[in-house]
Amino acid sequence: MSQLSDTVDALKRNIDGISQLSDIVDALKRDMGSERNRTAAPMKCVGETVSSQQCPDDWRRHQRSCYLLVDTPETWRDAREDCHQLQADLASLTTADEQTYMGTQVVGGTYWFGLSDIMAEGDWQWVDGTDFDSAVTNWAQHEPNNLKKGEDCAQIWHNGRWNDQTCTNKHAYICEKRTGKALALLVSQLVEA
Ligand SMILES: [Ca+2]
Ligand SMILES: [Ca+2]
Repeated sequence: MSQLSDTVDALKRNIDGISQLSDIVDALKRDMGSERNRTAAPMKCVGETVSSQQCPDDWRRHQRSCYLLVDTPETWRDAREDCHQLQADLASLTTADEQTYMGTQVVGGTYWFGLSDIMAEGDWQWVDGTDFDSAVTNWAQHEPNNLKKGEDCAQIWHNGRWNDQTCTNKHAYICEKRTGKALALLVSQLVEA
């Protein structure tokens, strides 16, 4: 009989323990919920900033970039400097999607963009630092051919294909702002931190 009583006592203690455990789990759930709300709030705010980011007047938006097609002819270096003045750089057309889009925008003109092998012949470099070997390219047939005294700057033809051209020749050019991309990168770094 005393053994049975002991067993009942032990069972009661277990039930008390389970009930306490259940309280702890509930408290943890509440804590996690408030923690999630705390971290989600600023993320939502940043997300809205990205999506509401508008391109300046005259700039064209595609994905996370704003592009300005400038029809005043400049050398490649002066064109790049002019883009810098606009808090932008010559466009880095590093994805197939971006190249297809730009092909539809440059109809009727030839434009410098942000690719050159000025530093070393054949070592093409994107101005935004994208690794050239892993990026998609869209050279026209038989280009780049580094003709005559050398062609070290890239331009996009009206058909969307690329040609290397003498950098000191003057051409229209494309500037690109990547505010959304920079912001997205910042957000991903904040999330990882
Ligand atoms: Ca070259
Ligand atoms: Ca060429």
